Amino acid sequence: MRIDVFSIFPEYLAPLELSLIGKARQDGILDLQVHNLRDFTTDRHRTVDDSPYGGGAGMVMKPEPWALALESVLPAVGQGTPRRPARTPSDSLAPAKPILIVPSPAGEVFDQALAYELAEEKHLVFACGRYEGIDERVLEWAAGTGSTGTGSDGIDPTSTGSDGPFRVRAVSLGDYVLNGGEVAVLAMVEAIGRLLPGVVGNPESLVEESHADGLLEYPVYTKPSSWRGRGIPDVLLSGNHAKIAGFRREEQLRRTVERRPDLIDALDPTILTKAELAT
Ligand code: 6GU
Repeated sequence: MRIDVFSIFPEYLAPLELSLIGKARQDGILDLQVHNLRDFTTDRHRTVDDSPYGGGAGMVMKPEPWALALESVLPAVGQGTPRRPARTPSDSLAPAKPILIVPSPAGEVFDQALAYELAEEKHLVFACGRYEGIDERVLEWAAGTGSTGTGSDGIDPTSTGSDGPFRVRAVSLGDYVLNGGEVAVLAMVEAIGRLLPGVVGNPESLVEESHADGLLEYPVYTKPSSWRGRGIPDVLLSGNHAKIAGFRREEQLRRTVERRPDLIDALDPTILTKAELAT
């Protein structure tokens, strides 16, 4: 998988050189490149922001550097390449457009299902906004969706389709506000990257973890069997694997009911046994 990240604080993404994700990059499983948005400015001061039309607090990220930055990771077009017949979306030869992920507290919420979905992609591009956000027209241009108003250049860009160079998704980590998208990218790249084949040593550990089946994980214990006066549940020493599985399943349900009742409401009822549905 290829991932490009654009940020005005590329150093913020240094942790992606560590641990499992760093190893995946070294192993060639993940081609991850972090870019400085300021490298795509054209003025002496490397300006990336300006005041908002309509007034209000804070600054807005200018569209021009973003367009140059995002275009730099698209496959080059033309340049002596023989013209081919126009491709249609159903043409299996047409490579999928990259997904442009814009971290934003105003986006759809990132969850394990979205992590699995994005882990199937060939090319993800993350656009980290700072200040009050990125000029909305960048996202419209990238997606090829409708625009409001006519530019002073007299060109009416109105489009109703989605024929832009990216599939665009605004994605949020949850209902709280961060100063920029960088920390969200750290979280999302880790969640996605660990699902790539060969990144997590034992793929079994992906099956038993929290959210894999819509439930929270069961509690775990290791030696010593007695610690500061506390033992471990007897069943774990029984050697009865069916009983252990039953105990863990009950603990998953108990935890999820107590801590995340919203997950219970969202469960696929067909994964619950009759006994579980009754309780
Ligand atoms: Cl993805 N970005 C920002 N700036 N704040 C957030 C967020 C993302 N998710 C939750 N809060």
